[in-house]
Amino acid sequence: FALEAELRHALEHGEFVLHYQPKVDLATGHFTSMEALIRWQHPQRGLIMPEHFIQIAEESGLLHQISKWIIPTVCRQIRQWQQQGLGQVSAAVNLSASFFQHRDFEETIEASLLETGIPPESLELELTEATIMSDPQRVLGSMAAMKALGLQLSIDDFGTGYSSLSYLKKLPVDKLKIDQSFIRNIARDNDNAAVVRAVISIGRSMQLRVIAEGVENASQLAWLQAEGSEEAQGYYFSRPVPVQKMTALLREKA
Ligand code: G
Ligand code: G
Ligand code: MN
Ligand code: NA
Repeated sequence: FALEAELRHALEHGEFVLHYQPKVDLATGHFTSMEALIRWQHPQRGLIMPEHFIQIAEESGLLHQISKWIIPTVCRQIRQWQQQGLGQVSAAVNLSASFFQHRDFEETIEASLLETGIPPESLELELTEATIMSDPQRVLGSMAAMKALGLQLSIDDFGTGYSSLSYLKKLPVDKLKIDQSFIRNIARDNDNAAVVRAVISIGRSMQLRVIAEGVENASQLAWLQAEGSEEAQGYYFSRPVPVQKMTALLREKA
């Protein structure tokens, strides 16, 4: 299959790059963390977004290899930012279900922590409800192991899955990321507003930080601040940007 072969080639030839998008502490306006988002810098076709290759990579088993490149790359970037005096910078990596199906996933993370010497809590992992529910036993065990290493864990796209509240209580997570579909029309859509208020309230009662994704304008931000969301992420603050741009942003906002 052509795309699969191309992806393998891309991995071997260093064509993948990570862009970073900040998460903003709404109390202070400071950047608290960055989300690493993969792009494919194709020599002919230019920058290709993950929606065009992540699924194929996952289905062909290559995403595991790609994640084994992403984790050390992000850890080294965190160390570099920390060494540049930009504070206790942390960054998040998106992980899919297949990552936990290999025995070596824990080794990959441990080796990256050891190599870079970054504080484990500087590395955050984002898992969707779908990832967790695809193999709850295994993923829950893996999450506990990651938590024991000291990493931060987030549930990504929260609200789009079907995890029950009793289940949520059992998950060793630190943060809920409210899916951007609920934020889009927040001031006018009563149903979305109700969902977001409910997630903020769950976060409070379960001592989980809540972050709103997909914040694109000042009125969404004002609504979220009024309702007590702790963090936000979205184009309003910054699009995902290349490392050099992120470093410049951190100099202003860390
Ligand atoms: O910016 P954006 O187009 O980058 O991301 C689109 C989708 O691809 C999102 O659902 C995001 O979680 C996913 N994605 C981006 N980077 C990665 C990655 O490194 N690993 C995995 N598994 N998914 C990613
Ligand atoms: O699924 P996940 O949450 O990991 O991926 C986030 C996706 O949302 C990425 O594709 C990222 O580029 C995109 N994104 C981030 N901020 C915004 C935003 O404010 N608006 C929109 N439409 N997309 C965003
Ligand atoms: Mn994410
Ligand atoms: Na998300």
